[in-house]
Amino acid sequence: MVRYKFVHTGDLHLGCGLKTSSLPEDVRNNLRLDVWKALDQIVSYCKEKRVDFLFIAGDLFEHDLFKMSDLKMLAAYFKSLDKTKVFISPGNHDPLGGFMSYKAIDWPENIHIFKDEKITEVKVDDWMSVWGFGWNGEYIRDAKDVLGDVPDVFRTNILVLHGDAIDSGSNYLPLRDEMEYLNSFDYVALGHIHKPNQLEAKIKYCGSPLSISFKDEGKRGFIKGDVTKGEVTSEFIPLEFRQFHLETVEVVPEESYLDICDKIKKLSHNKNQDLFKITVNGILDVDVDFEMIKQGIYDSFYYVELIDATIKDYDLESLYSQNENNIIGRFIKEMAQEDLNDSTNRQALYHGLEALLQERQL
Ligand SMILES: [Mn+2]
Repeated sequence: MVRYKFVHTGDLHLGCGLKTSSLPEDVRNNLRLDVWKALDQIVSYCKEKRVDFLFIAGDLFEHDLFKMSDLKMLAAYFKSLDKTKVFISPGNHDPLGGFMSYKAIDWPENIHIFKDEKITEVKVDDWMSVWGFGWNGEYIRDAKDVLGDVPDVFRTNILVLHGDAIDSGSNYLPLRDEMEYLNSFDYVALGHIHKPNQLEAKIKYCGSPLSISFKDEGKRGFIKGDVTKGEVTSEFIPLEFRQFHLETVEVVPEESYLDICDKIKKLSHNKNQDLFKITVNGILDVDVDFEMIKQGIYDSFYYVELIDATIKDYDLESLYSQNENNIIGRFIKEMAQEDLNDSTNRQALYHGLEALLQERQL
């Protein structure tokens, strides 16, 4: 029995500018290189496993930032796949009508780029077909404009498509109300949503192959699959790239500058590559300088952002004596009737004080 292997990827956004990123330039440069490394790893996987088909579900590159040299590099990578046929369905970031487009060069013979206005079929042998469609512009508001023929049930059909199957009101090819059509295929290789997502066993978003911001939580990678006549199985394969971590740390007033630095440093792992955003909560000793904590932990991370969500540990007695006759004093007096060794009560007191003291400064 003939059995084909495939890889489903998409949303690489090669050449991405990371324009909205607040990360420093050197970090952004490394992330841009990582995207090419991800392509390299996917291509290597296809060679090593002798994958028959590489399906790319759009947003392979950024048309407005991609250069001719980048496009040729991409073609070279695909050409090196002598055992693999590559099917590309362009998306909204790499549209056929884009500034830099697939049309700008001649592609090697093993590459098929879907260029028709509707979803079209390519018969790869006497029982299997690959279907796809290429975006031309920035938006597609009606799926009816692109849905093509219903596939022949006696064939094994795979659809490669860039669109939004989550939000039915999306401007990016809304597919949510087209599940019946999608279900007429044996596998649907979707792109556009960056988080890997399985809508149904045979309708999947591969997600972007790596994380490039703190919004990209969770594992990233690609999907590998097997096709036999009438049956497609698939599974997610994670790739190892630098991870983005969102963490929180709780501090108490008894902790010194060094205690707190040590606590934060313990979160560090993959010191040479991972990125951390750490929120510090709790009550901070009034004489600990948060800026110094930032300096103290800096060298223990590849990249770290420390967010100060602490409140200061006030000297209640002196604060009371200074404010006996105003709202601050009355607030302290009232809160003192609660058990202040209880951390919830103490937090409530400090939050209230912080608000009142801030108001006074205004
Ligand atoms: Mn997209």
